[in-house]
Amino acid sequence: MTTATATSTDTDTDTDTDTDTDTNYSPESTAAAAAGGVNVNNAGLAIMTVLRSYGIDTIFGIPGTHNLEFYRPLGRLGIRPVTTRHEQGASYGSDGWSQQTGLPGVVITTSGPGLLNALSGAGTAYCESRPMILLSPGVAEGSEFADNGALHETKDSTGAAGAIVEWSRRVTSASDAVNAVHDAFELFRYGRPRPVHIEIPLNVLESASNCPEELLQARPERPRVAADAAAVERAAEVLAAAVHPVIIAGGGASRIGSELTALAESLNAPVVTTLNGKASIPESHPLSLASEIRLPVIHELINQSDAVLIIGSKLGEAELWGGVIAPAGTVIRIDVLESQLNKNVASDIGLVGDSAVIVGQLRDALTARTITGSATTAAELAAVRDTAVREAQEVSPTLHRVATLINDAIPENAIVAGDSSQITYFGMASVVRQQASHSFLYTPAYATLGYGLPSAVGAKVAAPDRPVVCVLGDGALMFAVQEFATAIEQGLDLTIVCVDNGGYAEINQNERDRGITPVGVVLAQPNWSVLSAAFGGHGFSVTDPTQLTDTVAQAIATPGLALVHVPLAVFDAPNA
Ligand SMILES: Cc1ncc(C[n+]2csc(CCOP(=O)(O)OP(=O)(O)O)c2C)c(N)n1
Ligand SMILES: [Mg+2]
Repeated sequence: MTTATATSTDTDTDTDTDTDTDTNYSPESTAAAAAGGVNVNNAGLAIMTVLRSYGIDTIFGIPGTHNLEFYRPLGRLGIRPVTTRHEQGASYGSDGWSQQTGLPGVVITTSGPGLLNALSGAGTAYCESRPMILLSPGVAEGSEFADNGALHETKDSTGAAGAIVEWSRRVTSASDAVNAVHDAFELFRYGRPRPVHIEIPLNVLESASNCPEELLQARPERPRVAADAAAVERAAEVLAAAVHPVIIAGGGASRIGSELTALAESLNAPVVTTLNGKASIPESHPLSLASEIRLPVIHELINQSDAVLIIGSKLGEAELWGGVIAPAGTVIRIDVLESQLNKNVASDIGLVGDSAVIVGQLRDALTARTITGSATTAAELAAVRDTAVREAQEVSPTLHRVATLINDAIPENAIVAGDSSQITYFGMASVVRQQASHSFLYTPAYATLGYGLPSAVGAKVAAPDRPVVCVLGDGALMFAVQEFATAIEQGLDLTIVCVDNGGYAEINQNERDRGITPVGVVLAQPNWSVLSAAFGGHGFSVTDPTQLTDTVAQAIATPGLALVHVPLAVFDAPNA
């Protein structure tokens, strides 16, 4: 056996390169050996330095032969690497982290397959308007489309990512890469947050940086864009005179804060949110109609109101569950992009700019006016709430009940993660009430399976003091079950509630609705609580409905990873 010596000229302590290159021949080890003697003051260091200056202290990813120059400086820069067990989990984990911090999720993959594995998370971030930076190495300059069997060679990885994200840039130097990071933050701060991909050719990543020091500093923030003052005045006039104004808050309203509550109070206007805008005003507030934009009673309320203020939402079909929003009254829309002002619902008055700034403008404009209109009473809103509960229950009485019993054990300040499982969208989405936005981790439009567990991991890394509970189906959990290992390794206190209906119940139903005898949807199940224990967590199983709330509470109180297995059949039994 030969022992390889450290090839690094760096002063870092990362010299554990005791590899057996003779007997462990692999394409990866040959490529690693060939990469000896790199300049450590390289593009990898420059990129990580500028990210650190923007506040990034955690990255999600998997190290690989080609991306190690991103990893080399992490310790020195004080950036925590979270190694997920699949790059899909890195991209979803970074989203969970991003939602808690307000910073973009940063994902580091190796070239080719690692990058492609992360693209489901990039697609999610695009569809749900969330900021994310994907960093990957790419083939060395001059080797584009060489098709010569190089390690991880992918026909066109920049193009592949570019088909999914806002922009994908293959850079030509360290300073070009650093400028791409600045451009990404420009987009996240002043535009519609969406993912970007920066590909650094291997030779650029590993050669001396040409980046001047001053370029490595985060750019200071500029004032955010305000809306046209005359349009704000017109909007204020309509809102002040409205008898039944309603506010719809989407993901673009989720960081406005207490000014949104103050606006609603000044207008006596109820606020209903999308799931991405959930808890944009505290859901205990008397004017909150929670995140029930999917229900007919809410569509009716909106359509009958005489003024609707829509903030930062495209109001897509996935959010509305087939409902149609066609208000009889005046529609005012706030969006950072003009192109969104008539998306799905036409607007009469468009306010383009930063939603927090514009809500402030509206508040100022309303202070100068007498608000004459609103006649909405607390009793009317209570009646709407009662109908909403009934409608939500009718969608799936069993899942509504199961979710209610689970929710009874969840503390009010918890972050709740979900997945594209019935227990999430027929259950938790309706029963969970929260006081702060970004506390319900979900992908209402992209509806990607495998999101819940890694996003919960990312959220817990970012917010270790808040309870994090992930409630999802058996199918969804199996898409990401390997992230139990990440949770254990990161020492996270995480609760998983797996509602097991024996497979893909939604698709089973879809098949039956089409007259197809269920095929490919009834699935073998592991022993879930034993599986959790095998990873080093705790496992609980519910055998009777009366145990559910207490068992979830016990799992939440258990330090470390704790899973509660809920076989749904328990609730179907006679007298259950
Ligand atoms: C990545 C991905 N693959 C496939 C689907 C299609 N799909 C939607 S729901 C579903 C079943 C999910 O199973 P589970 O999480 O157990 O929820 P259930 O429907 O059983 O409540 C499937 C396969 C999807 N949404 N996402
Ligand atoms: Mg299932």
